[in-house]
Amino acid sequence: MSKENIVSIQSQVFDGFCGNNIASFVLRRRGHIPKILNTVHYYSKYKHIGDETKHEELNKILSEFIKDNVSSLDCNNIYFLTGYINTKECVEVVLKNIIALKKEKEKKYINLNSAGVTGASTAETVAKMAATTTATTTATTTAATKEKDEKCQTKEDEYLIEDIIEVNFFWLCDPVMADYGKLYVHKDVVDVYKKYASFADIITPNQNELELLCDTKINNENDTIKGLTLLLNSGVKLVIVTSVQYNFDMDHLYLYVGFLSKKKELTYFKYKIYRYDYCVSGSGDLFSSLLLSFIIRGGGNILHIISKVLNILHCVIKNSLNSLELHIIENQDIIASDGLCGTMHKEEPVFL
Ligand code: PXL
Repeated sequence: MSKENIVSIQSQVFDGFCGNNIASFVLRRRGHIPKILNTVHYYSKYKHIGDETKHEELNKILSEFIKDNVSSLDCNNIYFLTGYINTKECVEVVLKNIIALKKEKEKKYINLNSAGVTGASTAETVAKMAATTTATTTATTTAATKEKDEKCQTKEDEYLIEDIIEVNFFWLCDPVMADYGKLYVHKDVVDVYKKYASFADIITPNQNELELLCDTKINNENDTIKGLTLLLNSGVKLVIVTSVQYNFDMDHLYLYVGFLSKKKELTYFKYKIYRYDYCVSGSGDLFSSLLLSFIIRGGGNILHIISKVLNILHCVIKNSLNSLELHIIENQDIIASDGLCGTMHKEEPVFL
């Protein structure tokens, strides 16, 4: 079996915690050996003073990595995690390289299977690929009725991540662009994400980023679900909107997840989270790196995975209140844990 290759493409700061300073620590502390590609080198997340990696350099490194891996038998165990990328040219280069490898991988999948390597028939393989490649355009929502009575009680073998994405090879795209209403990348980056986001397997925008990606304002749950549906219908397999705040409920944040279930129904759940009065960026970076780790290492029910990631995140934020940085190192044991700590966050179906 090919070894695990996690490629984390994010910012690096001299002082403090965001981007790769979070992802590299979190992933290593949880036992992974990530490959770290820094898109910028700034003084801190508050002072973007420093330098940006040139798109030509990003291209050289990524295309070399792709060249090395495209020759492997199945391109398995490759995971891309993308976060803060500041310029249009850099986002384009990064996304195009990932998409190129994805396409190679898909070709190999078909070739290997049609040659009988895995025993599956070509027809089965192509059908499976087709089923996982494009989301249906029907916005049939279910989570709903059947699970009404079993609210918060999904079984471990339900909604398996392996039924939603290809767990041996995926791209987790955190379209880092804005938070607290402030854009912190060049504004033309938005259009690049709009153009290529549909190739992501998992996308984790916050409320502002979902608004930018979908050209919409989010004022209520209906708006959020419309945004999720748009991304799912474009081809993204799993959409997680990491934090949504509504004017009518300032005490809570909501996380929404949407995916195409095994039964090929668009399915939505939400998590209600107590909101601390804490406006420090970096929590999205902690969320995405933990999510990647839980998917690779544990797999299983995506709703349980999200719940564990949220538990860890909530504990770390709680232990970092009154500080301008998340206390990543101080909370390393929580970060390395199984996520069964603190307040358990449980999913609720979204009724449409
Ligand atoms: O947490 C997102 C992020 C990542 N990288 C840099 C940032 C931010 C948010 O402010 O400034 C450099």
